[in-house]
Amino acid sequence: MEKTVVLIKPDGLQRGLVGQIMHRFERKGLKLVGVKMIQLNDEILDTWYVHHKEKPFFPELKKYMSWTPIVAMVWEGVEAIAAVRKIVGTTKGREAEAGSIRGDFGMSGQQNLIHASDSVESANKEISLMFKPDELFNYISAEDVLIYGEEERSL
Ligand code: FUP
Repeated sequence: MEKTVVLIKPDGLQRGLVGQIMHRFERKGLKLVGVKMIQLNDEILDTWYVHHKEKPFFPELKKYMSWTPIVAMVWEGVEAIAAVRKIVGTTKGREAEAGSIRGDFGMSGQQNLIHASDSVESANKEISLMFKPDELFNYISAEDVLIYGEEERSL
């Protein structure tokens, strides 16, 4: 099973969307294996968004991401990275698919509510930046037998 990192960004927290956002992943059948609040700082953000460091929007992005604490989560499932990115929607809320989180709740390309890992490499990097090993949990979910077929459960 894959693990993927989801952040509810400051606008998601301020707008009281934490519960609704988490519900989207729960109802899909993804398993929550880590969750906490964290205040992002320059050090984490420089590493997190290293691919955007030279972009003109980078200073504003950092200011926005450190405005308030965020909610960081790790969700687990078969091909969870791609499945979560679909639920999140494309970057700009005003262009994102209706039914996705960004498509349903936002208009902005910066204040777009949520982050989700885009590859196995990013997910591994983001997990190690955000979580200590003892903050992630490995447990049996009674739902697994309903969510997946027998072969899928061993993926
Ligand atoms: P995504 O993978 O959809 O989160 O999008 P990107 O990795 O391309 O961008 C990461 C974050 O940079 C976005 F969530 C918001 C911010 N960003 C801007 O602020 N302005 C832009 O023009 C593009 C991205």
